[in-house]
Amino acid sequence: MNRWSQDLYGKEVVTTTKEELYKELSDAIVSCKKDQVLAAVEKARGELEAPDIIENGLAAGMNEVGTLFERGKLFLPHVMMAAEAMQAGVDELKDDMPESSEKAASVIVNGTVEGDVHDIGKSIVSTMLQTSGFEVYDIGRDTPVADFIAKIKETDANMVGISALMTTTLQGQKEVIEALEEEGLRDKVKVMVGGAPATNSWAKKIGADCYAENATEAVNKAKELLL
Ligand code: HCB
Repeated sequence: MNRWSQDLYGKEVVTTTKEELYKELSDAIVSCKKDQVLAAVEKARGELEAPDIIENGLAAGMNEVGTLFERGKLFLPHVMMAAEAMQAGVDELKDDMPESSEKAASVIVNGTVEGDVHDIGKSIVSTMLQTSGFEVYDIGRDTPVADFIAKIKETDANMVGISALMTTTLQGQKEVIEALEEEGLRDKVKVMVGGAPATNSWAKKIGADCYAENATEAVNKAKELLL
């Protein structure tokens, strides 16, 4: 509900609560319309921090799209349009990300496992780790295990972030950990796993160092493990 208040000069202005802004952002994603998403982002950016807009507004909308897709209320072309609109919203906010003044010495390789094309969440995580001062190498989506290992060796990385969005590709996270062990790199490289089907207990089961539910948590866990 919009509220009316008066500004310094007694002029009436409309104010919107945080929850209303989150809902407008989420509804814009569900509409699958890029223009609507960009308008909602423009309205929210004066009131909310960029990570808040992404996590609590846009990502919440994407989750709703997933639920509607599951229930047969939206179809794949809608999901693709919503994903494009989400990407446009995130791109718009890139320059607003709070930059950390301290440069972390740690290097993080971040990618989505082979067979999985979902990369929106992984890319948000990369951006937020980068703006938090980490040196990040985003190796994209549908990434073979060998490419994870090659990039970790090439960059002398201290951590790897492994994203998987489908139950059918979750196993790929375990395969990267096994390859790290085979290469004798496991003691040197911390492992973070993420993505909707991953959980804390899955992370423990496969021997990862942590699970991150969202990008804010990914930054906090990386700081805990590396700094
Ligand atoms: Co896609 N898809 N999809 N999809 N998709 C899911 C994932 C389902 C759950 C939808 C459903 O059925 N309910 C489902 C998977 C079911 C399962 O588990 N088996 C599914 C399916 C089945 C498919 C296809 C097979 C559909 C088809 O072709 N019939 C196909 C996959 C093809 C393939 O990969 N080989 C497919 C395709 C697509 C697109 C292309 C249309 C599009 C992806 C576009 C893109 O990423 N460039 C898409 C999308 C958008 C989704 C949903 C709706 C949203 C995903 C998303 O972007 N969420 C998703 C439903 C859902 O997840 N609820 C659905 C928003 C982001 C911000 O959240 O969870 O990705 P996130 O990331 C978070 C968090 O997990 C964490 O932080 C991020 C930021 O907060 N995190 C990390 C993520 N990675 C991390 C890494 C770290 O190191 C640390 C934290």
